[in-house]
Amino acid sequence: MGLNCGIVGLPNVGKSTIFQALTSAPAEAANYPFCTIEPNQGIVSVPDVRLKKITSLIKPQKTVPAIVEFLDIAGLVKGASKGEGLGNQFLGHIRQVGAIIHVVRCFDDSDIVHVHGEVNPADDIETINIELALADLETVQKRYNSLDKLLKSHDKKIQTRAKMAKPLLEILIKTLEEGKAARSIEFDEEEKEVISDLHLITMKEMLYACNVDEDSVLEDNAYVSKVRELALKEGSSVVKICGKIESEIAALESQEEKDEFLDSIGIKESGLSLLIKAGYDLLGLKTYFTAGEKEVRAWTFKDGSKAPQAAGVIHTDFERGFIRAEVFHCDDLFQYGSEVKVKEAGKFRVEGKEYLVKDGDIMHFRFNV
Ligand SMILES: Nc1nc2c(ncn2[C@@H]2O[C@H](COP(=O)(O)OP(=O)(O)OP(=O)(O)O)[C@@H](O)[C@H]2O)c(=O)[nH]1
Ligand SMILES: [Mg+2]
Repeated sequence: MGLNCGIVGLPNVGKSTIFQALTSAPAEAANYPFCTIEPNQGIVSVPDVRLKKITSLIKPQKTVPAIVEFLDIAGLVKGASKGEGLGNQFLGHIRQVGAIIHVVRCFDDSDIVHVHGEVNPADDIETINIELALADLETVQKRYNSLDKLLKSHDKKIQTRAKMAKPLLEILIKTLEEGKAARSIEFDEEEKEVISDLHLITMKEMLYACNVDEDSVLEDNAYVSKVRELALKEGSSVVKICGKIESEIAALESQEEKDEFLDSIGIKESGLSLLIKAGYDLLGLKTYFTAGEKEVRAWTFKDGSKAPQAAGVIHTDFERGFIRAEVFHCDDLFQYGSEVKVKEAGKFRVEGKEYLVKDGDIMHFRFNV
């Protein structure tokens, strides 16, 4: 599954506006030759103050941030799961992403047509979530209908798996029929594994991005409050963003101008920056750093990775030939000021294959191939 976030929502809610602002300063693509970027696909640098702090202490020739990928998906309409409005094609895109950012229109503007004629976040959210649930329902039904054959299989493995799958598919059908997301069911790890090859859309993590007008950046309007209320019930998170302001900020050249603009409207961090971080979290991604005079760089790993896997992010040789990792935490660097002082303080460690890498670790890998 991709390490990317798909941006979904009703038509005309501001998905592309937000996407364009996100990708207006794309991450230096040259560093990521493996990414073929389509027009609706963009890689974005992950804002990280720790990377800035490490850079200021080590003063490397180059600093490279972590990246995350976003995918702009065309608007979904009612009936999409039945093929309405190019529905199947869109749903196909959503199936491939790692997590979902659900953009909800929370601004009034009589010039911008709303597909249902009025702005109503609760209704809009329901429409999208039901379409996604129905698309999953179809997938699950299909699998369920093929179970009889699998249960009679001579291959014991297939038979056992089908036996395990049956009650899970039944719960899924019941839940999805109610328009609820598959992620609302409490499956344990083993159960999740059994249904993982269904690639259910509503199993993916999702957050709501409220697209607001300029007046509601500081204080929530009633639409945003409604979304927060719904999200709380589901246990989803909410990011507020003003597509219009973000596209104005994106058009500014320098970081200083951008900071000044943010200052002038009274906010510390742009909605976009919050959205990027939230997307990164949603994907279960964490960051470790490598820090040398040549380059200070942030690397992305999946939460729960051990040292060799994390090393494999840099190069597969690092994983294959992993010997050990030399580790200290960036907080120790910030406290003591230099690697030498971190060592003197006894905070520099040598770790082996079983080490669970922590967010913010500064790593140096020893390997042999
Ligand atoms: N007033 C206001 N208008 C906005 C805002 N964000 C987007 N718009 C406008 O809304 C219209 C639709 O925006 P898009 O970003 O194209 O919407 P979309 O969700 O990508 O639409 P589809 O791709 O058709 O599904 C454009 O005219 C935008 O300028 C906002 O925060 N405030
Ligand atoms: Mg669009």
